Amino acid sequence: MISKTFALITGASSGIGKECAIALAKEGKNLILLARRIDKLEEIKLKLEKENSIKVFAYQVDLSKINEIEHFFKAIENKEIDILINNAGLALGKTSFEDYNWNDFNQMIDINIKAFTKVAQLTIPHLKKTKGHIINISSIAGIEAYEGGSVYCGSKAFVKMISKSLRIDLLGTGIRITDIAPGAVNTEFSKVRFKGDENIAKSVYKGYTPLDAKDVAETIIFALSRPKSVNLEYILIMPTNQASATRIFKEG
Ligand code: 8X3
Repeated sequence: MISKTFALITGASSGIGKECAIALAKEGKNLILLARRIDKLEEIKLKLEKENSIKVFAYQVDLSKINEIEHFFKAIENKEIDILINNAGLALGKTSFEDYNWNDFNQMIDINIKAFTKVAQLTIPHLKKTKGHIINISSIAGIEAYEGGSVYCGSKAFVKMISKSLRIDLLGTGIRITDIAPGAVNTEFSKVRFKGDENIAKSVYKGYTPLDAKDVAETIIFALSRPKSVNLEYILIMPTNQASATRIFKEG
């Protein structure tokens, strides 16, 4: 029998979000996928529905617009959601605080903080009914500041602290909350951070094997598949050759 409940994934068009969609689809989970790039979401939907006995809904939502998030939640109010992968987030730029472009700061705050918070808040009524599970994607940058990281690091520390705070506020509801903090993952992350500069983006992952988005998705599946009475609260996952945000062993 096809399951009635859905996993809601933000930033599902690529990287960790997309790999979570693929991994959950294999587990027979219905999906609600959110991203701005609807063409990519439609491709993922077609493929996953073809390969698995599941239902996938794809929604184009610009998370920097709170009214679009609210509108989306009205549209799905009758769906049963038992998993939220609160994944959408980005780094833009890596320069000294005083020289930072204000629009870059703003976009990071809009997505990593405001949209993240709104999505979590509006999903909680669903999760209370289903005794569901929130997976928040933070970062090693949430526990270690680095040069040029300022607002990005701050936004990920925010995710870490909100995750802990939600554990306390939601105690007794049966809702589980897991904060997944990846180190270097080879996704579009660096291409976005460095505004499309492929050379700089590639150099971030050169000389060692970074994490693949699949590594993170598998870890998320592990957290989700623990017994309902077990909550993995915080998982820091890094490549073997990474020991801290800035200490990476690179060959050559
Ligand atoms: C991504 C990892 O170290 O580039 O959040 O900030 S890092």
